Amino acid sequence: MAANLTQQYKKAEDNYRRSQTPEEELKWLQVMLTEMPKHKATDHLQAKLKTQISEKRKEVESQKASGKKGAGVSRSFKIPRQGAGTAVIIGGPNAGKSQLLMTLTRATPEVAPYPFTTQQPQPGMMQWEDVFVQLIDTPPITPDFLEPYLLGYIRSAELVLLMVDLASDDGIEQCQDVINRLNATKTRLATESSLDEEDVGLSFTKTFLLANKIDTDGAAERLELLNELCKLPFKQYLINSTDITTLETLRNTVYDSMDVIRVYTKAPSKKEADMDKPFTIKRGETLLDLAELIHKDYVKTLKFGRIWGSAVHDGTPMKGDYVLQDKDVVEIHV
Ligand SMILES: Nc1nc2c(ncn2[C@@H]2O[C@H](COP(=O)(O)OP(=O)(O)OP(=O)(O)O)[C@@H](O)[C@H]2O)c(=O)[nH]1
Ligand SMILES: [Mg+2]
Repeated sequence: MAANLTQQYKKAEDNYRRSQTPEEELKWLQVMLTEMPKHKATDHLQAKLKTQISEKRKEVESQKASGKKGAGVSRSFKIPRQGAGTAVIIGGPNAGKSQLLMTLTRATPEVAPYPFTTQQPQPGMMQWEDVFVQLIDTPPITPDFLEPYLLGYIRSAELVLLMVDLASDDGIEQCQDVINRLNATKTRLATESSLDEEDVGLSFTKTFLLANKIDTDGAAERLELLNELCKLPFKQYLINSTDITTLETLRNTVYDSMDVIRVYTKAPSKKEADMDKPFTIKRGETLLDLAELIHKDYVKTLKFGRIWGSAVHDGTPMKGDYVLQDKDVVEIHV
């Protein structure tokens, strides 16, 4: 029997996946339970969710308790989501994570030829045509060192960029260490993002493998060795993070992975649309979803939208269920 999960449930699940703190996770798990249709086919899922909620509650409470006692500084850097989506850059020490952020964005992280330079995450905005994707540079992950907040970033990101240092003989092992370290948690790397249907805590985030420093001596041999030894399933890019010309294909696929389209809005009273600032919405979303994004009351008051775009004749009035296309111009009527 199918569980027939509702749109609201799926939205809550989506928000759960995007949560960056245990408190947020707890909140969305509770919403998921409320929104879950209660019938035989969901008994199992309900029970799992309840266990998950009680575990998460304990985690939140124990964090609060240790915070009150001042036992250890629990570091958490909440980075608000911005732009069309988020890609988080991870890897072993000295792999070139900060260099990549520096070359692709206007951010100015510290870049240095020794490990453990980066101690705090730093975001930057990567431009793609007229939109931006948020990139987050992070401290290195090693067998003994994994900032817990990184798991939240990885879960909530659309994409992980896993960097390998091809300039060092330790690069391959350091990359495998990152994967092993994450495999010991419920936050895993995969070729596509998904949530495990059986275990609600288990999440997989789409990952690209960035074989970095391809310009250095011995890089080609190390790359061959990496592919022989690790057989990683991720899509692979050979890059030199100091040279932007090697990053253009990556820039395009990072944007594609956000799985969004752009729409431009036009006020009914104006002749021209606002072409400077597109809205980005998930591919497959409708006119009604856009209306809600612009103003939450519009969900109830939307009458129709006039569309100028590739799928319809210019200015055609469409109902809320119209699936928006990339570069549509939309005039909302409420
Ligand atoms: N030749 C070459 N050098 C690179 C490349 N990418 C990064 N580097 C250099 O490698 C060194 C380490 O780069 P970072 O970006 O600081 O490395 P990181 O991964 O942020 O290091 P941590 O913050 O310590 O984890 C710096 O000297 C960079 O300039 C590359 O593709 N080619
Ligand atoms: Mg760094």
